[in-house]
Amino acid sequence: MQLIDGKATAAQIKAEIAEEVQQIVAAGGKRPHLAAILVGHDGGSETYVKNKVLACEACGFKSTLLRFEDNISEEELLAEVDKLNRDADVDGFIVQLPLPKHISEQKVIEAIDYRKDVDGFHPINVGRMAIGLPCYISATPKGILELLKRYNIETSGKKCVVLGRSNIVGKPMAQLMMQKQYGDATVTVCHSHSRDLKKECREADIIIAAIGQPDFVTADMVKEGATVIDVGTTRVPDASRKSGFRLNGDVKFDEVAPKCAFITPVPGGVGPMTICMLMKNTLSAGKKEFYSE
Ligand code: L34
Repeated sequence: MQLIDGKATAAQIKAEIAEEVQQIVAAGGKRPHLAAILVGHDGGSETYVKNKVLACEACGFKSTLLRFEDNISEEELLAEVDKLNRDADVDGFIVQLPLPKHISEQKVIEAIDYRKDVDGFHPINVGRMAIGLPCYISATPKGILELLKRYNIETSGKKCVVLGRSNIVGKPMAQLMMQKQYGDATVTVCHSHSRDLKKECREADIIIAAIGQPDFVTADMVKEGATVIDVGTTRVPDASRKSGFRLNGDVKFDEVAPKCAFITPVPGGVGPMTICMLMKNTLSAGKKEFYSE
């Protein structure tokens, strides 16, 4: 069994990005600038956004964090999005999800200028991704592809089961694993209403678990020699920790790991790669790589 070290891989990629930024700036180019909107005080979101700001520093980017209380109205938030759309210094920005219930996430996503949508959540980027055109690809699936590539894990022609069908992970992941230029795999998407989900998993060469249910994937669902990618990061109460919680993946790691050829840990697997791919997308935004106007 080989552990896939997302943290180390992300550190290496951030160093590569920092190197390129240094060259861009030395040649008189613009330092990439990422802005992030954070609404409210969700513990997970606070941590992820803080890590995104730190990653910007590591990459040599400029970053701006805009914080709002969770009583901000939808209209006010849309006005903030519009300001960032029109701010010529901001190359790309994100609105950290989830948002409070009174705000439509879809409306906010669609208000973001797709040319600055470094999350790759806007329908134009999702659509371009689906037909293999240049665009911002959502960070978690992009990070998983990068891990598979850097660990030389064969995907072409393999059976891949994606657990979960969310817009930000499951759906784009399945699309990318299917496409010839990325995974080139045979893809099955399973979800809460799938019949025989266990059987589907047992036949998979690669399982990508993104359902947000701690310890969902158990040893009896995994084929000997499979690769298991764990996207889950659920905060589970844990009195033995100083913080009062621990991060739990979607995979029952201790019993699944011995059967795997490769497996990602939680934490230190997919999470750091998500942040790192946001940095890659921001670098692309700074370079106007996908959209020139
Ligand atoms: N707009 N909303 C927007 N963009 C995103 O890309 C996200 N996501 C998801 C939630 N909402 C979003 C993230 O940033 C999930 N996500 C994310 C990012 C980073 C990590 C986990 C989820 C991460 O760094 N996880 C660390 C542990 C961090 C901790 O200590 O809690 C890990 O090692 O898994």
